[in-house]
Amino acid sequence: MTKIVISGVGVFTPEEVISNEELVKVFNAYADLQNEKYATEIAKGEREPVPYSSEEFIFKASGIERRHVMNKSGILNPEIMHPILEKRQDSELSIMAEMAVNAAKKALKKAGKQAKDIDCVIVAASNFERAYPAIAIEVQSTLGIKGFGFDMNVACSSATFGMQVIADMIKSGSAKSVLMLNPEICSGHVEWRDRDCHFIFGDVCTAVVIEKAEIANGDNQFEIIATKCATQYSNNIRNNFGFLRRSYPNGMEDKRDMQFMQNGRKVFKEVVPMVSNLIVEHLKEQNIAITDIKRLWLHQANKSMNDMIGRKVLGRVPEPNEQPNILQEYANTSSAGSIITFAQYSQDLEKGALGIICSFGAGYSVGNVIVKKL
Ligand code: CO8
Repeated sequence: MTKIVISGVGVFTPEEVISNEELVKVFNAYADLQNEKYATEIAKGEREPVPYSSEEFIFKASGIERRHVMNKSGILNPEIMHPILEKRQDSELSIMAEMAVNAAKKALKKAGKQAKDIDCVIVAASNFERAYPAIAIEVQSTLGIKGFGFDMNVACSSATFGMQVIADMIKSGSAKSVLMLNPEICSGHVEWRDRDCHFIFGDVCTAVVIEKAEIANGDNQFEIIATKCATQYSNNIRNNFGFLRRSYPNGMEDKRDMQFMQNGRKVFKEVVPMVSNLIVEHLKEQNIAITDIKRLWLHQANKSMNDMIGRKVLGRVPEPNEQPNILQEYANTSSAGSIITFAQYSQDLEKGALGIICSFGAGYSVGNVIVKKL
């Protein structure tokens, strides 16, 4: 049977950081501006005032302390409240490709590989800055990789679904050595003017080299033992921005549904059992005892959610090193979250140790990858 390994992982982290304190300050300044602007309507009871956000709430509800972003000046201006990114010429490298190339170089170095060794590039992310040409093909061309590339989107589960696709491709022989990239500019599609979600997301890009074991030579390799994906339709996490927008009456107006929307509480309640059941089922199918799992690299959306999943899967409170989190530093970076955690907390495992990379999010979608340290 073809043995497939993760042979290198790289992370590009944007330099700019926004603390909860800065975020709350700008949100409350925005609330003041809105409440001043609509003072008459609010006084007449025709409009609700915008309530303040709070650092205590954010930390308690999510565990998030700060987030990295591609541009903070626009987000921290109460008159703007979104990132300001320069418009690039079509002849220039696009911003998602630039992030991906940066992370890719790190992953290739870790894997001990060069562009000529890779035969497929997949960009798996939760939003794309354009419809086409594929960002993956732009990255492929920039790095000088032969073969083929394509983009795919399964929201927060893009990376784990990507890993399943790649493992299947390598098994079937359509590729030998694949570079997967997860550039996430969540700051571009979160609504910074909505206190229910303004604290949730950050920007990052992860890169993973996955290949046939016999050609791999990275020094921190993990065999992909098995993958399992599941989806269940839900409108509880949704973004309606798309190419048909201008066809609708007033479709291009700045409306709330052009950005990320969610019913967080429902997502929490419905996704926790979906994820823990899938992990337990997958381990059963693979005849792997729960006690053999040494680490959970979970999707990074919410600390309590991860604590609950860890407890349900292991049947006890996980030790901090069994289920590490990075969301306090990065916030939710969609598909990249579990991969950042894997990149930061996988070196110390002993040979033969089993672990799980698991992501979950919009769709709903859950992707589970069981790996073994080599
Ligand atoms: N400050 C103060 N109070 C607040 C704030 C705030 N910032 N926000 C909300 N409140 C208030 C609410 O109004 C509410 O007040 P009241 O009780 O009077 O109605 C109260 O606090 C409690 O609010 P919630 O019920 O919303 O609070 P929760 O405890 O549920 O926490 C969370 C909210 C943190 C959002 C939580 O529900 C959560 O994390 N849920 C899981 C979400 C999740 O995992 N989603 C996955 C989505 S990510 C994904 O799939 C990727 C999509 C693609 C990427 C998109 C990139 C942008």
